[in-house]
Amino acid sequence: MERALTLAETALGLASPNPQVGCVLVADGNRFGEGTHLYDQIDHAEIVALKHAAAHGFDPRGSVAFVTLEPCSHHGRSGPCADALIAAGIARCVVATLDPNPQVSGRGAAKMREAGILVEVGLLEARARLLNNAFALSLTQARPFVTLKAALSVDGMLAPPPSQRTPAQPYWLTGPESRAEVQRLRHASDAILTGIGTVLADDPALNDRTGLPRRRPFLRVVLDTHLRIPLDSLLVQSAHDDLRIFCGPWELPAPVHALQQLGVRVTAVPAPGGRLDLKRILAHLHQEQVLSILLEGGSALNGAFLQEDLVDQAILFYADKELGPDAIPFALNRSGPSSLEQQFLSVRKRKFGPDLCVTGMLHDPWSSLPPTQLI
Ligand code: AOF
Ligand code: ZN
Repeated sequence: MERALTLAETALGLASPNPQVGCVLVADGNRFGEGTHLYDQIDHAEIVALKHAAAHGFDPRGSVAFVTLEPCSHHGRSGPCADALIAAGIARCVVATLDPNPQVSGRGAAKMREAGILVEVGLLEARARLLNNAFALSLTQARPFVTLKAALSVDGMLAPPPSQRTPAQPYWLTGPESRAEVQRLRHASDAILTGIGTVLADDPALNDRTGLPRRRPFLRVVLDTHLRIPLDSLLVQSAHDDLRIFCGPWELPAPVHALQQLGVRVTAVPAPGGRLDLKRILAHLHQEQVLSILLEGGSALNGAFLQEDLVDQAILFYADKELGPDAIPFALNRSGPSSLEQQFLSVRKRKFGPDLCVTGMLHDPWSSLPPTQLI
């Protein structure tokens, strides 16, 4: 299963909007077939592994299949993997976690059991679930999984007060190791979301600079209630069908045509009380098969997302610097990040260079699944 999980991990950026899945076939203690699901190749991991075995002349009959996600039972873009494993004569199937897809969940396992396969569920389940948090949440909540990322001072502030900032020189709170990790987080996300305040203050590029392959462009999303984004901003100038702006439902001002001509998609959403409807925005992105969003915004956006309980995970990078009480706070209209940390369901602490990184889950995307009876 460790090997199957490693295979699934290699599909980062290449499986969405499907889950990351790995499969290993074992007979007599030897691996003789392996597979990873890559969305563009259509075949699910089990089929890739069976084809791999066949290409090397191995007969899978009587072998054990280790799969990181329950084999499917439905006809989607490909046939049911449970049927394929039954037809191949697999004797035992070890599954890390059930499929959170309500149309599949439990049915793939049941189908194989009815056919006489010994099915065991729950091996390395936590690691397998971590890999597909976004897939699970988007299926059960019909919205993308939102990760709030923030670089903070030790006293929980986002940036120095505007009076102390020089626009020509970007201000870096955290070190290069943390910033490299943020690039990895971007690579692992379908989209990044920020507010117009951050665009006007920093003129950021908001791209995935890891150089690693991804099957879909990294979608850059800006919430810009009054469509103030400058046409000469780095974001607009670098747009190639990967920039999406949400604005209020007003009569769209003139720049909308110029933006559209530059390949920027502008979508108006309701703005009750002058604030964009975040749930509506997430619903739009969900419809476009965006599974995961990295929220890299300022105080206003952090506050708004937290207020509406739309943050599923927070990743807080603390630099060993103090900014003082006049600095820009972590989130408007709420107390500092330490109160957020108290709400975490689980916590992971890591060091990146001199910085401390605290990752916490605020929702469990898998909570709709029944408790697993571990083998
Ligand atoms: C598996 N093995 O490797 C994957 C599974 O549209 P399709 O046919 O690609 O089906 C997508 C669904 O299949 C997805 O929502 C999830 O329930 C399951 N993914 N299942 O047996 C795999 N990727
Ligand atoms: Zn399948």
